[in-house]
Amino acid sequence: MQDELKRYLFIGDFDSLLHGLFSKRGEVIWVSSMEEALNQTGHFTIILVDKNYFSSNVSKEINVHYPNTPIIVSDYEKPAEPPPSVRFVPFNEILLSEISREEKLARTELRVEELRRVHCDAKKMLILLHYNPDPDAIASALALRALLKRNRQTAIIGHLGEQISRPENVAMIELLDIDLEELDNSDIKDFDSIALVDVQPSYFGDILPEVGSVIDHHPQVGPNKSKFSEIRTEEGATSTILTGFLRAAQVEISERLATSLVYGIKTDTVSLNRDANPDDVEAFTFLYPQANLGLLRRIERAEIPPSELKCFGQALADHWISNGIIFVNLGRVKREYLIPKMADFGIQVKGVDWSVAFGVINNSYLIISVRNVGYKKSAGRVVRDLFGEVGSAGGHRSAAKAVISLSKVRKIVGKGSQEHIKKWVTKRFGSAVVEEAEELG
Ligand SMILES: [Mn+2]
Repeated sequence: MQDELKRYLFIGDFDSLLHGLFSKRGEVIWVSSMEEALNQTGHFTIILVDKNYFSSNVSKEINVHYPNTPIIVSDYEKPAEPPPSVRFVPFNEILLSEISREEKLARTELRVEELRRVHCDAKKMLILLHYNPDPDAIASALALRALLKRNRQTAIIGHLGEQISRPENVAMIELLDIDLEELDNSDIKDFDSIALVDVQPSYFGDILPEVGSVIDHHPQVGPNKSKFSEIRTEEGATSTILTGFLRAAQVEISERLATSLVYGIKTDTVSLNRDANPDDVEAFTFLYPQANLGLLRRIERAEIPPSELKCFGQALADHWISNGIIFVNLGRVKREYLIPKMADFGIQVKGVDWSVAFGVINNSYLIISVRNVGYKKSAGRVVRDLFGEVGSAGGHRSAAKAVISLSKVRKIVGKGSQEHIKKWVTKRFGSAVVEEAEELG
């Protein structure tokens, strides 16, 4: 649908700033008498009347001459019985909110320029994601590439982890034809500039050289000496930050990119429920009409391979509930995504406040995935308190994860047997929940 040309009729004295704002949206005709106003031809989108020119007679005359046209009167005290289709608006307020909106866009545009300068000289740059790239990370990388006006050859999107296994993520990559490269530490030297999205330099220890830019929504952890850094913890997704950048810089957003970003925001905020703020909702609303909803449904419906169903069945057989916590032990698992999937499933059990699923990957790491009902103590904080000292641990308010090396686990619990791990995890969480109950007291 093509936008109809907008035409505005201004009658009387108005701030030239207001005139400027409207002329960005369409044609403005500005007259200084009612006679001139009634001499115009054609339709108007809105007629704006200065308060000194307004009376109920004037509104009748305008109505006759320009039927079905809304009238806005500036700063006029609203009469007891306002005529239909006339609105009385304090213009200084409109101006203020417009100005702050424009100011925000202008500031963001300047940030985009800074970001572009950081990477402009690179022949081949790397957009690096965390070890288990999720839709938010992948979509953010695509958005950054579009923002920097680069392509598959000049900006490689990569990660240093294992092959992607979570079915939704595999489907996203396949259906949206996303080129995500599995890299080794030794490949990093081949790039002349590095950008991180949805992750921060300290996550990688000391394997990275100087980082050009960081865009993320996780709390800042460790030092960050990158040239450009945009860390906004109030946002539910990194995709939201990048959508803001794309909009401010007026970069055209393709259907593929819009679909990715919508999916990124959706998964990181669990459909705008978890840790979402008005920016996430606004970005989502802006992108949604441009996304391919059919593809989105296919991505979200991605099936679990039948071979992995068995693993779920065995895991569920090994569950126990105590103090409102459901525990599921998955034992040794081939694919890490099965653990968070199981935690998601567990929190749906009636009467449960917390869901804890854990398993051992590659015979080398214990992964613990935690969910809570959302109004309890922050899952991220609980997991950090419990496991921050022995492994990497953290997350959001209602979802969190800990990764602990098996050798460390053996040191703590004496042995690495399933029974020992089960006892240890149960005891740790049990005490955390008791403390929580005391706090809420
Ligand atoms: Mn994210």
